Amino acid sequence: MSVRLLPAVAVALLASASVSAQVKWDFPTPYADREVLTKNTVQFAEDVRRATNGQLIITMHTANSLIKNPEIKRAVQTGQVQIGEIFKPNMGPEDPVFELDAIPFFAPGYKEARVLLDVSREAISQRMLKQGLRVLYMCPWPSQAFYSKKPINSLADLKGTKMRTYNAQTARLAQLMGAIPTTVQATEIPQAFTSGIIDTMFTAAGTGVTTKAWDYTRFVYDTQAWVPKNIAFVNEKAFQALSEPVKKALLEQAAIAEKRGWEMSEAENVNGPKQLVQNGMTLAPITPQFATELKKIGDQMLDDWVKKAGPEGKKITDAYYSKLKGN
Ligand code: PCA
Repeated sequence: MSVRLLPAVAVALLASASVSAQVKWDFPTPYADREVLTKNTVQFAEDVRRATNGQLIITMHTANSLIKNPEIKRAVQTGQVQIGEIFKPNMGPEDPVFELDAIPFFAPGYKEARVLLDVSREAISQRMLKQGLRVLYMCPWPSQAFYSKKPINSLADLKGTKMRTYNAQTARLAQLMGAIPTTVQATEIPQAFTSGIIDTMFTAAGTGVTTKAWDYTRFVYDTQAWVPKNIAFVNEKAFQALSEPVKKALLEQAAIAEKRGWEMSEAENVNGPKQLVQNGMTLAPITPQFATELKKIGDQMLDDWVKKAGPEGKKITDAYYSKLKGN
């Protein structure tokens, strides 16, 4: 072999090493491309590719396209896919620590949601790790608004109506409100309304825009009652199999994604309602009576939560109240 060829051989060897080092992951999310939290995650995937010089390629599968919402967590746990994102309170039946942010009026706005995340992050991360999952980031949905075909002044107006729900906690909420819970995924909201399966729903203004809520509802009520979070996580074994620099880059980009996701969500919390109004919907605060009734239900859900969550749950709520006072 001539001396002049050596550099070429070396280059070829290096190239094959970097090809074999390239890792490809699939990332399912239940939510449509237009949702702010999906946009944030798509950006995260791009940022990871750039930050790792293409050594980690994350392919997004949005809107329940690869794996359906209820199966995403399991798919990541079993290694069917390596990484995923879900609505965190969906895991409430496994452990109450996951659903505290979805209790009406417990942590009603962004400031409170932030404090709640600070005091519960450790407990959430530990539980996920015990299940072989590493938490990457947690970002809030905008405030959960209430949508209806007819004006709603109090719970009496909801008696016997069908309310869209998407997990155990929203089903419980519907029951306490005297409505009939009906499970509908976010991507199926328009069909469910137009075919009469549901009459009302709670969801962010942004999700109302994504699903063109003006086509099938007329009234949207700004509840300012809760801003629940999504959680993005990776299979711990898949994470540990990465090289050290790639691990580091992934975690750095996850921290950036969390910060950006909160900012995007707050912006959407202002924009979403405007777009609903521009498209002809009537936007109003919930009536004082509806607010009082919903608050009472929130209190009851919190009582139930405290009983279920035991001493460790109490530690979280105590830390939350004291940090909130200090802020
Ligand atoms: N949009 C999603 C989750 C919460 C939200 O605001 C949904 O309605 O399913």
